[in-house]
Amino acid sequence: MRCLAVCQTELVIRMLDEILLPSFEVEYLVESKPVARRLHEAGFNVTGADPRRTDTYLKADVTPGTCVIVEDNGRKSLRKTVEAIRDAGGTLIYVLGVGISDFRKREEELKSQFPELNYLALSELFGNPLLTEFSRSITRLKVQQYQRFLADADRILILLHNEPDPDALASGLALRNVLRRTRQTAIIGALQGVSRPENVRMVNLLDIHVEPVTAQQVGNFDRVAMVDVQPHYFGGVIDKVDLVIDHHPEQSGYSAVFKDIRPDYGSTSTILTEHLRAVDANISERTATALLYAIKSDTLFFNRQANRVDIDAFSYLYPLADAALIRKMEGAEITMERLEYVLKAQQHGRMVEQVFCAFLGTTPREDFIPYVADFYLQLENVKWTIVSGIVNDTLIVSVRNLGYSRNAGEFVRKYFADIGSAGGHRAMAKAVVPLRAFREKYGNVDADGFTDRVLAMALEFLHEHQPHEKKLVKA
Ligand SMILES: [Mn+2]
Repeated sequence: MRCLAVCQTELVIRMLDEILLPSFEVEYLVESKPVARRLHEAGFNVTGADPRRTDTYLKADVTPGTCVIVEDNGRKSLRKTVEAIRDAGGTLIYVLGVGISDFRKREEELKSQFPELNYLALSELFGNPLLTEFSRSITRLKVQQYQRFLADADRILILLHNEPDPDALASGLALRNVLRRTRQTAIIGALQGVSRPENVRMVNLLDIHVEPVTAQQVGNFDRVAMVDVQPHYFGGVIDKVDLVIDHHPEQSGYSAVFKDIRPDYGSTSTILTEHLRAVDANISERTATALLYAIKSDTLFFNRQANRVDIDAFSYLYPLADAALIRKMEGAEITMERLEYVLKAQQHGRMVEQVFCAFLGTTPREDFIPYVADFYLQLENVKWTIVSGIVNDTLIVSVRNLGYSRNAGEFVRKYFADIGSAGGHRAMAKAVVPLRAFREKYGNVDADGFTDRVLAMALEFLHEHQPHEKKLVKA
């Protein structure tokens, strides 16, 4: 393909030459005769001519198929140049902004006159790779610091939160990899072990051993690291650690020698993938599979927050991982006993105004409740699901919605924060309330009465809230 570059700056010409050759046949057009002569002597295919004149482009034999690149230094004459190219029959016009501080505004101005023009800013083209490279160096420094600090410890505990999920498990494996340790010298542990079917299957398929530890035993290790969780989670039992790597909002009230907390990341596994890449670690297929599955389940799976860094880590890990194994882990979601609760919800649940509400009664495990809430959200016509059940004399309420309506976290806080713990995001939330506290506030209701009661709360919330939020937007 033929390419004509209209430039003023020698550096831009040399750069374009390096990038475009040999895939393009490139000619340069320069206004300054001395610059043209010098570049010509240096071996460039360059002509000195007035870029504002149509005959310049007629002589250069510009056709609708010629790719014309015009360097933009912010000069007024640019419009004349573009007009001349157009008059000569050029249609593929790319303007390359060099040193334009507000290039979006410049682009808009030019496009109002030349709608078919393409605008590229040099800072934008180079910015991202450069910033990625810089932030990788900063990460490398951080990783090398904690590697050195932990190097001489005999036994390190990598502590996960209770009921470790794929993100916690994968982060544990990855940190062991960063620290170049084995399962004897870096022990992945949790105070409460793995029981949900998808987590159990991950642990089995990837052969991850999670050591049960007590809060007292934590002190027996030379060093303690935490991934996907911060010390405050353990309610004051552990308030001093050596390393914290997490993507939840930063909490206070504990001390850590090193921490890397990035709340804008979709998963802790994304942070650890960056740590591994920063120190050029060898990532085994097992670790890559665990990390990939974790990123998927912590972000994309639930359509929860995922940003460029997560997608970046995902595409880096993808060729290193075992896709068949990931499919197998995902299949663990559906089990016979979960289907029983889906059926129960179908028989006893109620749906009003696209809100599906069901009470599952007493369940042996908590995970049935969010599973059923997620399940019914997939149904056509369902926009909200509120599923509750009782586990060990505690009422658990799981709320899901499609994300574009009222805030689920606000809903649980409004009705349950005063009698238990309640919180969550826009699209998913949870309340945990001691049964006694619930009865004291709402009375002793039977199963059907309970469903009706919660449904009424939801409808009240959805109705009352709409005009209120609109008012806020206006103010
Ligand atoms: Mn996580």
